Amino acid sequence: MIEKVCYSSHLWAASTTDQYEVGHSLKKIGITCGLQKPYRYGIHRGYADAVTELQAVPVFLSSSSARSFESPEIAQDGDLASFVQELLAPLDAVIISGGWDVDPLFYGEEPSELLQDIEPARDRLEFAIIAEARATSKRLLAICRGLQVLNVEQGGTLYQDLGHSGYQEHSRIDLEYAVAHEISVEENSELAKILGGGIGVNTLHHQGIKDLAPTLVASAYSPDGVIEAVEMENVLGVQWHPERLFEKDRRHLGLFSWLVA
Ligand SMILES: [Mn+2]
Repeated sequence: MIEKVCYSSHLWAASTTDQYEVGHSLKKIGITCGLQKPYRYGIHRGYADAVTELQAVPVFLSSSSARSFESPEIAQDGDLASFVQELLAPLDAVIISGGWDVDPLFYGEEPSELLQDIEPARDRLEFAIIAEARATSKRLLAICRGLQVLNVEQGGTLYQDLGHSGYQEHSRIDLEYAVAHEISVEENSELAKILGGGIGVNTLHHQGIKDLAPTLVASAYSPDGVIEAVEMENVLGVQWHPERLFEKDRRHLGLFSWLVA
């Protein structure tokens, strides 16, 4: 009798655990991903590796799903919502991953000249995924751009470029896998329970939360006052990239553990 199975050599290589344990009802974690120009969907492997390490299965959700709703004849929000209902039904939890900028038209602003790449189809898909996860009480972890999408979906706004809005440089790609700044974590927050307090983070974002959505609570700040984490029931959002730090600092894996718990 086969008690354990390895689903693929890639997952085997990615995981520090031995094998998936069949019979323990593997959790499936949806992970959104968007276009990486010009011909690829892209996602950092750390998202899948963290989920795999926790004996759950990563399921990639590409933005192509939303583009099929872009034709004027079928561009109905209701259609997309029904589609996403079916998409999320077999999943246990969702990660809204990092990526390019959110279309500022979704928070009522014209694009500034500092705006970088946008993919409105991905924005709309992720708005619908957040709404469905909330409606079905599935846990949702929003990372970097994901936190920004979450804030806009809940009615907040963004800085189109932090560096030109009075904040220090938060786009330190040279420190992708290292600590670029500390964050202070609000006591009594869900995040404080997970991390145990303040922590060093990387910072790969040029946008950030301007007006916090009224439904979200800010749970962490950078030294210069940028909101670095938000939360609401069954939802955590972080502005940094724990998927690139958890191998060095295990506290960052706690965010993914919370997701699959
Ligand atoms: Mn930052």
